[in-house]
Amino acid sequence: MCGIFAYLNFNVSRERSYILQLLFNGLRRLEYRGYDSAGISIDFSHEASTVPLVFRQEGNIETLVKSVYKEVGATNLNLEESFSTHAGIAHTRWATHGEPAPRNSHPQTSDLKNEFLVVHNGVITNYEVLKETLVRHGFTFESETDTEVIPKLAKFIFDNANEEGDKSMTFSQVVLEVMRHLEGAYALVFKSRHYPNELIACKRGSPLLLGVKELTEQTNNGTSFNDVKYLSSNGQPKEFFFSSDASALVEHTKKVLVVEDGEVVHLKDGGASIFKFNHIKGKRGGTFTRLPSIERALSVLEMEVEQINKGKYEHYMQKEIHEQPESLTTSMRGRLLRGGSCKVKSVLLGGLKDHLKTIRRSRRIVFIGCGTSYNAALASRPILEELTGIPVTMEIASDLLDRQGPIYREDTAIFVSQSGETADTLLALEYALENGALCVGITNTVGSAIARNTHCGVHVNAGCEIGVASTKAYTSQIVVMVMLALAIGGDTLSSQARREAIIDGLFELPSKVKEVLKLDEEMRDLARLLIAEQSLLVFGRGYNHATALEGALKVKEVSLMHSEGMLAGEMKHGPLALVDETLPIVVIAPRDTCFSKQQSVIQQLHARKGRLIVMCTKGDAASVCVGGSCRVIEVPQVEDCLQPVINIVPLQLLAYHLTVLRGYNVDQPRNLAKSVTTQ
Ligand code: UD2
Ligand code: GLU
Ligand code: MG
Repeated sequence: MCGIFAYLNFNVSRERSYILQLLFNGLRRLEYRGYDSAGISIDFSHEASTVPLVFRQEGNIETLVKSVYKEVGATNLNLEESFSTHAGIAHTRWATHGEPAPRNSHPQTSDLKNEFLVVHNGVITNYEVLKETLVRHGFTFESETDTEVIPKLAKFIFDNANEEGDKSMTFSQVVLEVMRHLEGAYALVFKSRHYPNELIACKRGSPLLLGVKELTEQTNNGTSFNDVKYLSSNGQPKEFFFSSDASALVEHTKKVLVVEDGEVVHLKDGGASIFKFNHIKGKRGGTFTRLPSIERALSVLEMEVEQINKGKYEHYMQKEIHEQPESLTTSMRGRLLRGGSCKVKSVLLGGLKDHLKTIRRSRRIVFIGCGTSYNAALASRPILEELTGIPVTMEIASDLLDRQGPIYREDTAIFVSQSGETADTLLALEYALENGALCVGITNTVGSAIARNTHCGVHVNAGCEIGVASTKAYTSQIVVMVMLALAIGGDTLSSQARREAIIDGLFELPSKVKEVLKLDEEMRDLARLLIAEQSLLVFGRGYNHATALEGALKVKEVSLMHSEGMLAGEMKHGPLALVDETLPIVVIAPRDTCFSKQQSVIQQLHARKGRLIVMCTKGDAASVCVGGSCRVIEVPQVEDCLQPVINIVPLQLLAYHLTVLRGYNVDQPRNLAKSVTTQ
């Protein structure tokens, strides 16, 4: 949720219209994360000085774009004016403090002259005390945001230093001093009229990337590049980008620096200096300690522009559902070993191999996640228990924190998160680290906070997921966790045959997913039938308890239809009371060890004239519908522990079609954000 994008061109002439378009496009790339308002700041040259202009709007990016051009027209701001160096910033806001409104949108400002401007992702937890202090010093606030204290604090620090005669304070010193006062989580980009053509970014807790593009790099064949050259001010024409999300950078450059917590990145004169924030450093005897800048290496983004385009599909969710055969293949690539020199089939997870012994010795494995990631862990729990013999417990991150539930040194805590930035999961990780557990991450985002802060882990490698409702990341997470179970249980001789059967199943899984995707039309017909329903129940058990929860979650999050996933074993303890001739109920009943129990559930529902839609193994249609009529969804059979990967696909398709038919936004469902970075 929320997004930062900033663009600084150095020594290369760019027209105002170009800069505006580039900033707007950056925001469009961040759109999928969810937001409620947006804003930008660009420069205006006035009597030989540069004055930052601010545009902010509630609502979507196109509203902002329209309002900017309208204002440009009214104020005869020249769109063709070009700048050889220019610093622009942009933001999509997800309101946490104060309603969505232009005054609360970012950039937030220090004063009417925009001496300091800030775009912010995250929450400042001590803003009230800071605000009180600043009000006492004569500042007046115009927004209800926590963010507004930041630019005002910058101005306060700058003004004080100037009054004391220190006119040499650099932009980074101002920001380092601001950081000293801030508590909470943030990624920030600063712009100031006192430091024209410079930008500063810093972060603690929220993600931020710097992208660098050197414009005379034709000679570079992409095999290697010199980081120092890229970051130093060598006078070469360059473009710099800050973004909270790689998807806004990849079309410009793949050379990035993942900004770390406590780092301050200062763009000036065509170079990027990086400082490390240090609590002790700061103002001493009227002058500011000059901190030495640190050296950091750039990394290369492993993302392709195609990944962030819709291709032949109408929506990202649709594209991501249909690309599951490929995303699953990528998740398994290089990790399954069979044939050739390897006589036995086995799994190799590079990130875990040095930790398997410790995990095997742990007293318990605790899965920790939220939403879809929690469901993926739930789907993998039975096989993890079966192959390892270690008790596996499930924790919703926020609930673990609410209870301060016991976590011990002897525990292995596994954190599951697509973005790797989920606020609740991150806080639970901090908590588990404090308690001494071995912390393992399962994330889809290399360089994310969870990937960095866990002791070890596995990258899901499902590729960039843009639809807010997770689809391909869910199935890849399950596959990764099944591989995790195979790796941990890999030393037990008695289960060798079982493990090999699962490995064979994994190899075949992508083609089976291709097969189940052929149900697309059928699911659209079913969606037509259900379009006007108020509610949908989904019953599952065993491996497919998770399928019921996840299927219902998909339906509710995008199609805005009430839907509940339930454990079929609990039916008689309450939900049965809801059953009548009108309420549609999906029962998941594949051929596995729970099959006969599910058959009996179906009979009991028939006895109450329930309106049933049964998902069963191909060829089972006749046998599952004894005792009444029902609609059937037949799916290909795979190894029991992999069946959740197959079974969720028709429900993803159902949720997708229901949403389109009901006329709602599939990729950005009401009130939801892609990665939930606030508590
Ligand atoms: C690594 C490379 C991959 C390829 C492969 C060749 C990366 C990111 N991956 O993949 O590109 O070269 O080796 O064998 O460079 N980790 C965590 N927490 C998490 C996720 C990962 O600590 O939540 C650690 C993990 O323990 C490992 C590293 O990050 O040290 C990379 O994990 P991976 O799953 O990408 O590793 P691997 O061997 O599949
Ligand atoms: N807490 C800030 C606000 O409410 C920033 C929210 C965001 O991350 O977009 O304005
Ligand atoms: Mg989610």
